[in-house]
Amino acid sequence: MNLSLWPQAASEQAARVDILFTGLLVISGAILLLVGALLLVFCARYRRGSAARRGDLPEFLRRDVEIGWTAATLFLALFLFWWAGAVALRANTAPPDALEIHVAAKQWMWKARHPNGAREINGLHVPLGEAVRLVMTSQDVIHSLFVPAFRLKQDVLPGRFTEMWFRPTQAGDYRLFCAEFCGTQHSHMGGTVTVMQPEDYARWAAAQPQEEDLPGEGAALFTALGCSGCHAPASAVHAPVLDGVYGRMVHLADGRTVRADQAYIRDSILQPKRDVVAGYEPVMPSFEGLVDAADLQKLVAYIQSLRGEAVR
Ligand code: HEC
Ligand SMILES: [Cu+2]
Repeated sequence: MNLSLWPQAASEQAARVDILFTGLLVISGAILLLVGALLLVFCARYRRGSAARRGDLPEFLRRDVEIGWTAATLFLALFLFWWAGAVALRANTAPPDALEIHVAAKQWMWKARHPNGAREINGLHVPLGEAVRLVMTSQDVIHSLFVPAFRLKQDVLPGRFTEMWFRPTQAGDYRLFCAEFCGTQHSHMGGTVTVMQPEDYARWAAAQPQEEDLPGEGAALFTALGCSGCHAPASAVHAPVLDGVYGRMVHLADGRTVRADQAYIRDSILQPKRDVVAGYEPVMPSFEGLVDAADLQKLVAYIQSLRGEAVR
């Protein structure tokens, strides 16, 4: 019988989390043993009627030992904080060359969309050994993507994009769950992560029904929603040209300077009054309620894709 108390570990992050967990277990176990042993020794030594000395402690025991163990505990706690913090931070910052997969959650399914336009539902095919970054949003309520074999869990929120990344280290099928109670069918909201050899992944992705890519659909929306009426270089309205804005530092009217990342572009569309670009009037209307999460993803992808060529 194969009684396994330890979940499968199939990513770099999983290995780091497991070492951290084992480390914490060993340290807590050692402290437990030490305290337990001292308890027994003192029980025996100072039992009623024993001849052990019960007078005042010597001076060094009263001061130096007290300072010593307090400092040691403090440094141990700081070390654990640093260690666990480093593991958690690493799970937050994806390498720049990571494969970007968009995930949209809704009651009660996970929809994924690969860079080449391939789509899948309740499945996630990823290449072995490559960094994969998930950019996630919800189309209704709060969900949470949980892949135990990767030791990763991240909330997925409506109106916001959250991310997580991983590098799979073992081919195979792993379960994925929704870890946030999201309605009556919550317990059925799951699927499978399939880690495959990179060649197999490329073949799989190419074999999926192809659709227009995100930036292409975003470009169509950009015209349909009237964005181009203001943002095209030839427009009569004084609005910033969005060419090359992604990743650039933007000066705002209130003196702040922020980087135009995905979150900034999203906020510019939903809450244009919040970050007004220096030198422009705050005339851009909010598109809150007019664009849903999927449209917003397409618009952001389109603006991201504008690198140096003129806006069409
Ligand atoms: C009525 C004209 C108008 C329309 C329509 C409009 N915008 Fe804007 N937009 C502006 C102006 C003016 C600014 C600069 C002031 C500000 O930041 O609010 C701006 C700023 C922005 C920025 C920040 C640019 C930067 O350089 O940091 C983004 C991104 C953006 N708009 C995207 C869009 C998208 C996407 C749409 C369509 C869904 C859209 N805009 C529709 C006028 C418009
Ligand atoms: Cu859910």
